[in-house]
Amino acid sequence: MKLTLIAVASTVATLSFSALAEDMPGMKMDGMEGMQMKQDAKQAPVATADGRIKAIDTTKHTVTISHGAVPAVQWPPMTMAFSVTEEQLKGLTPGDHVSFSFRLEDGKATIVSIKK
Ligand SMILES: [Cu+2]
Repeated sequence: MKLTLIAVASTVATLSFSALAEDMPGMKMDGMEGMQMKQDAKQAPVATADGRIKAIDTTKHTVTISHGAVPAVQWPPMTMAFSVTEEQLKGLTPGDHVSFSFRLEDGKATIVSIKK
């Protein structure tokens, strides 16, 4: 049973990766001047993960999260700090299990959304 689940999971992962790969040539074929400029202005992609809040620093505006693996940015599970706003932290406390999304730019991770 376990093996079947793993096989299904990796099939799903493979399918979504090939879907991504197929998007790339399509983008190039549509690549006109205007598209190129749009691409440059686009922000870094958003990745999602689950984890548990370890600490909140309201002075530095960071939330430290022990998170699971994030294949989108090739991260293993780890504990690290993310930039966050006070607004985003409302109702959250250390120990909470959270689902969150973040943007990774120049090695700095910034929370886009976070919820219990
Ligand atoms: Cu991390």
